[in-house]
Amino acid sequence: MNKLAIIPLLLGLGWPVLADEQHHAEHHSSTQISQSIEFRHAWVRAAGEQQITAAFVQLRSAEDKQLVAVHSDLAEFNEVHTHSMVDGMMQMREISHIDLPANQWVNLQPGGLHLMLINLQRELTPGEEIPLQLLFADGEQLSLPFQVMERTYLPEAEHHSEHDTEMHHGHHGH
Ligand SMILES: [Cu+2]
Repeated sequence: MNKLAIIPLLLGLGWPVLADEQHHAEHHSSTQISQSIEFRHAWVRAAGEQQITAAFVQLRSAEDKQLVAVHSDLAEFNEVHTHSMVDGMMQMREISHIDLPANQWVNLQPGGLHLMLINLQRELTPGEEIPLQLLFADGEQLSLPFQVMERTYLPEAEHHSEHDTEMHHGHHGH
């Protein structure tokens, strides 16, 4: 009977510690995945024929760390990217690392930091889950499960807007 429980681990289908907690990660609680790293809301945008997509996650480390690379068997190139404004246009570019200051949530999200998967070997369908390996500067390597979401999906956190107040501050009266 116990053999059945062991099979998923042998197949590499899940991070052992995660097995029971995985579904919580899709909501607002987080999952401790190693001694220092906690994550929540790991998702990747669905991809069909375009063969390119981006993955997002929120990470918190108990100590200063740097995320330096992402790996997956699903894509030929896996890159760490950010967005920045160049001549009034939003552009994305590859960066060498993402800083994770101790005890701070760092959000990879649309329009900001993200993981880029280029030349996908197959389609990614909403509802499935794919593993991505994250590499840190200190040599730590973690496999995280990323939920494939619809192409139109945006996380709730995107909705807050500070633009209105920002603009008003810019006006210095009459
Ligand atoms: Cu990108």
